[in-house]
Amino acid sequence: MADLPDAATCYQLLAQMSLIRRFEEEAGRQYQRAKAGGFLHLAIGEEATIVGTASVMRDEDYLIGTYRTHGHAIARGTDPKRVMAELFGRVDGCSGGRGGSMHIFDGEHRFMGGYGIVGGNLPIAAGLALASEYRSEDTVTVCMFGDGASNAGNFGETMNLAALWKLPVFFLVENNLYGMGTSVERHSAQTDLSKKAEGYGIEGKRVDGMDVIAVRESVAEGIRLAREERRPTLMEAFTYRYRGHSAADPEVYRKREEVEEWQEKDPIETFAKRCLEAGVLGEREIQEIRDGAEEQVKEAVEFADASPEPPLDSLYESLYVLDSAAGWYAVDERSPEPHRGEHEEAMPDAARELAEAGAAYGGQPAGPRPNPARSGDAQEGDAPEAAREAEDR
Ligand SMILES: Cc1ncc(C[n+]2csc(CCOP(=O)(O)OP(=O)(O)O)c2C)c(N)n1
Ligand SMILES: [Mg+2]
Repeated sequence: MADLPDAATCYQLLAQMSLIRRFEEEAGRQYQRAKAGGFLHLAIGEEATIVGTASVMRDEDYLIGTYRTHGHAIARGTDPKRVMAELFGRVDGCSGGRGGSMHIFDGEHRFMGGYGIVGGNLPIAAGLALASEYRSEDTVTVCMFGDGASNAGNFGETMNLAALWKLPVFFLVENNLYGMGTSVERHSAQTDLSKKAEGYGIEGKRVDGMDVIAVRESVAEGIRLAREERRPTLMEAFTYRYRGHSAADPEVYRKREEVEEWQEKDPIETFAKRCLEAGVLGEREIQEIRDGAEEQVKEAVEFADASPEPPLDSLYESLYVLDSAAGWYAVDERSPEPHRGEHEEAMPDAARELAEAGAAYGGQPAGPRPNPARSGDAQEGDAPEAAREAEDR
């Protein structure tokens, strides 16, 4: 077992993990009260992987994650108040209240999001690392993604370019054993995920993601290789989410005992105990950390509650659409003639139908929004559960 760092660092690691835990518990509560909208994916149980990683990054390094990233932003330095305000859809949210839980973003702290498309952050990570290379900066990009994302096609594409161009990027699989309700054994032919990029020349290793110190040491080495040797590597951290995939998960794919078994290795409890036994932190300090987390989360909720909703007439700001367009498709305004993919005549029927439904919706002052994806052929005969699951993107 790796040695504990100095007392101040231990205090900081425990404080951050505790804050993220309390923040997410409260986010779950606020979601139940319908204060937070959209989807909500909690990473409760995964705090050691998140905090251990962020703790060895430099301020100028980039972190990019998935849709389960409230904690990642907080660990990078984003004010929890602004993360909570984002969940509430308020103007003071870190994405102006427009992104919600899945699209937390904070360029100032170099937390580059927040993506709902599984694996969608991987090529962007390569792009960030390529930008560092172009500018001759020695910043490193840390790319965190789930076990399920390692099956996405762009996983291979990204690994290829990262290795080929020797990009300063570090890949970290947060293996929480499931992609939604599908276990690693059922979704990945290669269950040792650390080996999945070997064919591209990217070495991998496996780490206990419930041990904040083990994560720290391993990530520090991966970052060093990326920064100093331009060698991208892949780390698989074993971790676990105590809560469902999202707030609406009946959890029929796992047993209560399995969750309890992992809770016994709780990253916060075990680290606090270790610090206490080693005499690095005292009972008083641990209590102070708990109270501090409680207070910060209370303030975050008050702040979010007091922040206004974005004004209605700002609805079309920051969107890649014609401001007068009633359609759902993006239009390139650089020149007046139609661009590839914009010419409705050349579109297949289904796409045209979608665009027409969008136009019809745009012209309607009120009433429910027509959704051809749900009322059309695609869902015909599907069970309501399957339809609900399809919504959970
Ligand atoms: C490209 C794409 N396919 C499918 C989905 C639906 N989906 C949302 S989360 C998820 C599971 C991903 O699991 P994993 O990568 O292990 O991350 P975790 O949720 O466990 O953190 C799926 C399939 C999606 N959002 N994007
Ligand atoms: Mg997973």
